[in-house]
Amino acid sequence: MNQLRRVCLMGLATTLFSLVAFAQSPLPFYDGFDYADGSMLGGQGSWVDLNTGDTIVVTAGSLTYPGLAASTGNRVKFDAGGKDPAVRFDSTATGIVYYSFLMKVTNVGALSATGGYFAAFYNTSTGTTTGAPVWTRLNGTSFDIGVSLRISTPVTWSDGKTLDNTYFIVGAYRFVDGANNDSAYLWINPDASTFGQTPPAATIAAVNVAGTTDLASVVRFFLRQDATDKTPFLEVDEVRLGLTWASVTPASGSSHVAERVAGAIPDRLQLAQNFPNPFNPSTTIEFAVASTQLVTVKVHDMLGREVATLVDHTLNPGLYRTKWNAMDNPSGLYFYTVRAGNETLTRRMALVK
Ligand SMILES: [Ca+2]
Ligand SMILES: [Ca+2]
Repeated sequence: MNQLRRVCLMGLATTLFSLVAFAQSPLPFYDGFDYADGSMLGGQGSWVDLNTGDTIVVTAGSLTYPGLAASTGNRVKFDAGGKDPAVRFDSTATGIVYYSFLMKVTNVGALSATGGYFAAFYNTSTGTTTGAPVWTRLNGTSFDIGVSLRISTPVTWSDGKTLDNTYFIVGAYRFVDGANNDSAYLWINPDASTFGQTPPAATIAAVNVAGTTDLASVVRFFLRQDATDKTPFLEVDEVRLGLTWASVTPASGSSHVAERVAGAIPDRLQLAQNFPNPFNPSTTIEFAVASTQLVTVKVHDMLGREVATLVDHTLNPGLYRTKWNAMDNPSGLYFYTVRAGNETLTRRMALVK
């Protein structure tokens, strides 16, 4: 075990008792569902099941969307009437909080014309007051997508969506000073030119109404399999949570964003030994950043030629993870280097095919 992982595990052990129900994921959060085909989502990564019934199941293959960062792992599939898994993250009570994901409705099933919601924020670590829920409802033989501020406030709809089509959904809950005045936004297939940049105008928006309180905070994101008349047969993938538009819409190619993982923030740049090592064809590299700055992680071969850029993004202090898939590279020794400001750290790894 390398030093970086050992430090993180020691930190984990000291706080284990407070983490029994919900491990807290730092923002930005990303999950490409890199879990075994057929496994239950609850218990994987940071996902915790909230109730009983049919599980949400991991299914082979990813949903993808043009212009968005390449998908990883698999996807999840749900068909109504089962468990709702949730992820807990850094509590947020001001500004705007985003989620994004890819969705595909494969069959409207018994979905009704009033429909129901299938994903939203929750207000506290145990509370079930929802924020910015995403809805679907039957529309002829197809469906509509909607958003509301809370489940008890009016839904705004975007009509006429297509079965078996992958939609890129970005949602947001916006805290506004004052009572009963927060707002929710939903973008459906936002223009790829905005990915990793700043948000365009939302596709639909919803506001609060008199007599319904705003959320005091946003702490969890959940996927919901409601009754068959409320949830269609649905696939979801590439879930992202963050405080900026850029963090939930990473562009393909241009911006290599690392996955942030839980762990103590270090006082200097750190680079762990990759694992597994030797490897074939992919390996994981963990590094830790002490201050907010542009960070790159690059791979060079024995001759010093750059063969891959894994990370090229401004990162906040924290522990990060990236993967290198060397499917197209020959066996040999490679060097990986993390650079942040004037500091660089390099380690060696072996690809053995
Ligand atoms: Ca995926
Ligand atoms: Ca408010």
